[in-house]
Amino acid sequence: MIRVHHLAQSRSHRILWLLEELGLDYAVEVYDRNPRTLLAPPALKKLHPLGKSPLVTLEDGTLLAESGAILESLVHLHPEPALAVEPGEDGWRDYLYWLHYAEGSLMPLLVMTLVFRRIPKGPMPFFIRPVAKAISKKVIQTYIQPQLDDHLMLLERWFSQNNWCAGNRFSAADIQLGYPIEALTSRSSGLEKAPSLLAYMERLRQRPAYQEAERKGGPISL
Ligand SMILES: N[C@@H](CCC(=O)N[C@@H](CS)C(=O)NCC(=O)O)C(=O)O
Repeated sequence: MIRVHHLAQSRSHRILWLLEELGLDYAVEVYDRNPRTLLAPPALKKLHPLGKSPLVTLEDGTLLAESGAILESLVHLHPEPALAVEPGEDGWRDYLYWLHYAEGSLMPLLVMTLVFRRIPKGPMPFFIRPVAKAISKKVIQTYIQPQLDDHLMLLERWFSQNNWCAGNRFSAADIQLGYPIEALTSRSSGLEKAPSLLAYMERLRQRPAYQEAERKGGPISL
């Protein structure tokens, strides 16, 4: 049976969601984050040198890492229902774009935001904390937020004209993009300017497979 090494509140929700969409049997091994650092436990490093989640062990013992690569492997190993958009099909380039955009462009900014928000909360001499707070705020304001605003506009523009990432149908690209969209829409201000993006997120959340994945792996709650 396929085994998902699932870190609580993490990108591995994507894998559970995909497996639910594909209607496959699988086992979930849940790993809890360190409550202080929120990092993954050392047990994941025994499986893969980076110690990140998601990781998947296939029936033949092959270990898969990197959420986008895991999604791509699984949709090709299990071509029904068709969750890949294939070369030659309408929307193939859009499929590739959004599949890679999610981890390549959007996630790094969201992780940076998280890190800079956390810096002033870390252990430090009390007189340094206001300085750390000011620097973090400045980095977010001047470097990260303007870029996130551009991303919000890009996404809003796309989803005001398209219901899904590619090919006018639900695909693995929507699963890959859903996670950073959850993070973006749960943390951003100015969302009143992105009604189509919010409607898209709601379409994703309403999918029974999305909900079943949360039931099995716990809430995403970023
Ligand atoms: N690009 C990788 C990122 C993997 C990653 O950073 N996973 C996070 C979970 S969302 C993690 O394991 N964090 C815990 C840690 O860094 O210790 C992917 O998409 O699989």
